[in-house]
Amino acid sequence: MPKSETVDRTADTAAQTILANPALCGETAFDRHDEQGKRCPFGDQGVCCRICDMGPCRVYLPAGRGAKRGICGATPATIAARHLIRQVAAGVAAHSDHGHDIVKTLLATAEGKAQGFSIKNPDRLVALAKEWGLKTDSRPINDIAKELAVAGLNEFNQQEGEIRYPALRAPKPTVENWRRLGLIPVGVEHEIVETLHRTHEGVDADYKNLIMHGLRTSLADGWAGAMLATDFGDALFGTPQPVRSQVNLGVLKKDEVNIVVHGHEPTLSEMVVAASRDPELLKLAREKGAQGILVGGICCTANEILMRQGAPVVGNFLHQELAVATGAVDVMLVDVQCIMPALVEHSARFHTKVITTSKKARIPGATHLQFDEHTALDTAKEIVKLAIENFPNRRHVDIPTDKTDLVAGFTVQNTFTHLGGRYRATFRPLNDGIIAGRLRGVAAVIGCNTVRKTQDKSHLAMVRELIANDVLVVMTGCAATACAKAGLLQPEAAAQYAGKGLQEICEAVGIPPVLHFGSCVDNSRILVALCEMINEGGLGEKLSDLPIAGAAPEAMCEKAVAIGFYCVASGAFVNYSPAMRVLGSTEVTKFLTEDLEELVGGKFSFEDDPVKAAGAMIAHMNKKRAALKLKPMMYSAS
Ligand code: SF4
Ligand code: MSK
Repeated sequence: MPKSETVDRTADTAAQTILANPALCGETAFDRHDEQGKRCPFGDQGVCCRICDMGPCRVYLPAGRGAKRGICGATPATIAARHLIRQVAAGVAAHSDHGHDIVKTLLATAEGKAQGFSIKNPDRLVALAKEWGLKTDSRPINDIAKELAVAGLNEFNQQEGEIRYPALRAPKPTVENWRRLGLIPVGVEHEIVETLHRTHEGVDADYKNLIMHGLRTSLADGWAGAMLATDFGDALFGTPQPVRSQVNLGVLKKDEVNIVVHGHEPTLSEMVVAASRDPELLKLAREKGAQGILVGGICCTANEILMRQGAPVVGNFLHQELAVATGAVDVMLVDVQCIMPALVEHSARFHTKVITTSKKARIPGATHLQFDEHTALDTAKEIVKLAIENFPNRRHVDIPTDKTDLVAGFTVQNTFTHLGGRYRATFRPLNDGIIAGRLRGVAAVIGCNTVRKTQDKSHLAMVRELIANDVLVVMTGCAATACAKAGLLQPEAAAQYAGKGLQEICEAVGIPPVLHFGSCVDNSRILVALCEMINEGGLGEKLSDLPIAGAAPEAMCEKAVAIGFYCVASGAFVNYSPAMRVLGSTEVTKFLTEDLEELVGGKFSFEDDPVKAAGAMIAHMNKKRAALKLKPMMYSAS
C-alpha cells in the first residue's frame, strides 16, 4: 500500500510509514475495521436491545425500519437510554476500580507492606488530609496516610450520605443545584449497582429518569473514583512538575532494550522505570549487547510515567500494534484497559513478548506475571530481565524516525505557580486574561483514537481551530498524545498556531498553548481547575457560568462516555464524536443535546466535523462571555 493511501487511516506520519508496508506490519485494527464492513444500523443507533433473553429486539429507526416497541413494550427511548447509562456505569467502574487500587496501594505503603513504594509527596498527602478534616499535627506521615486511605476506601462503598469532594471543592451554587436534582452520588459502588438494577429488564422505563441517574453515576467518577486516583496517586507517586520529553515511534531505540508499558495504572510501571535503572540489570543488558534500557509508554500508562518521570511516549491507542511492528519492542507490558487482545497474535509475528500483569485482564497466549504491590519491585525486575533476555531474539528492526519534543506535567497546583509566579501562586492572570478578552475561554479536549475516524486528524483540526481563536486548551489521554506528536505541546507552538491574545499569555507565563494534564483519570484535575477559576472571582458563581467547553473528538470507549457525562453534569458544553449510540431515539437525542442545559447548565453536541465542532464550542464560550458581560475579544471575533 503506498504511503499516500494510508492518510485515510492516520494523520500520523510514523503510523503511515508502518502501515505502508503491510507485508512487514501484518494485520492491524485498521484492517479488522474494514473487515467488519457496514455496521448494523440498529446497534449503531442504540435501538437494539439485548437486556433480556426474549430479545434481542430491534426497534423503530427514524428511517422507518424495525418494530415500534420491544417484546416487553420498551420504546426506542427506553432502550437507548438504558444501554447508554450501562456504558456510563462501565466507564465509571473502570476509572474507579483503578482509583480503588491506588488507594489500596497507599494503604499498603502506609502499613509498610508495599515493596519499593514510599510516599513521594508527603506535603500533598498532608494537604489532602487537612482538606478531608483529618488531624495532621505531630503525627507520623504513615499514620496520616493510613487514616486517609481508609477514608478514601469509604468513598467507594459508602451506603448513605454524599461522596465528599463535591461539597469540599465545587462552587456552592453548583452543589445546591446537584442536591436539588438529587445528583450527588452516595458512593461509587452504590450508583453503579443502582444503574445495573434500573436497567435490568422491567425496571426503569422513563428515559429522562434513566439519563438523570446516568449523570449521578458519572459524578461518582469525576468527583470520586477518578479524583481519588489523581489525588492519592500524586501523594504516593509524586505530584507532576512540568517536564520535557519526546513522543512517537521514533523514541524506540535500536541499540537499547525497549520495554513498552501499556494500559492505565501507574503502580507497576513506576516500579519498572525504577528497575530499569538498576545497575545489575543495566550490566546484564550490556552483556546481551544493548547500550541501555528504555521504558516508554502507550495510552495512559504512558501519560502517568511521562507526567512523573519524563519517560518518552511511544504513542496513543492506535499505535499499540504499530509499535510492535517496528520489531524493536522486547516486552509489551500491559495492565488494564485499552489493550487489544489482538496484540498477542500480532506480536507472534515479531519477537515481542506480551506480558499481562493483572488478574482482571488476562489474554490467552500472553505470559502472565501477576502484579501484587507486596512484591512489586521483584516483579518489575523479573519483567526487565525477561526483556533483556529477549533483546538478542530481535529479527528485522525498522523504527520510523518520527519523534517530537513536548512539555507535559501540568497540574492545578503547578499551573497556579506558573500563572502567578513562584511567590504569588494564583489563577488571577488566567481569569484576568479571560475578563480582558485576551483569552476567550478554556477548552478540554480529551479522549481516545478510533478507527471510525482518521487517527489524530480530528484532535489536531479541533485544537488548532481553538487556539487560533484564543482558547487555551487543556488535554489528557490519547488526545494529548495526538497533539504532542504534532508539536502543539511545545511553548513555540503558540507563535505558530495561537491567536494573538493566547500568544501574549503563553509568552508572559512561559506555557504552551496546549497544556497536558495527564491520563484519563486526570480529567479530575480539569474539574478542580474550573473550581479554582470560580474561586478566583469575576467569572460567575457556578461551573456552568464559565466560558468553557469540552470535546472528545475521537471517542472510543465507555470511559469516554462516563467522562462526557460528568463534564455535562458539571455544567460544560461537550462535543462528542462519533455520536453516542442514541440517534435511533429522537427523544433521548433531544434530551442530551438540548433539554439538559436547563437542568445542569451543560449539554452534548454530536458534530463529527472537528472544525464545526470547535465553532460550536467557541459559540458557547461567546454566549457565556456575553452573559458575564465580559469585554469584547481584543484580537479575534467576539
Ligand atoms: Fe426486548 Fe424488552 Fe427484553 Fe429488551 S428488555 S430484549 S426490549 S423484551
Ligand atoms: S488510554 S481510554 S484510548 S484516551 Fe486512557 Fe486512550 Fe481512551 Fe484508552
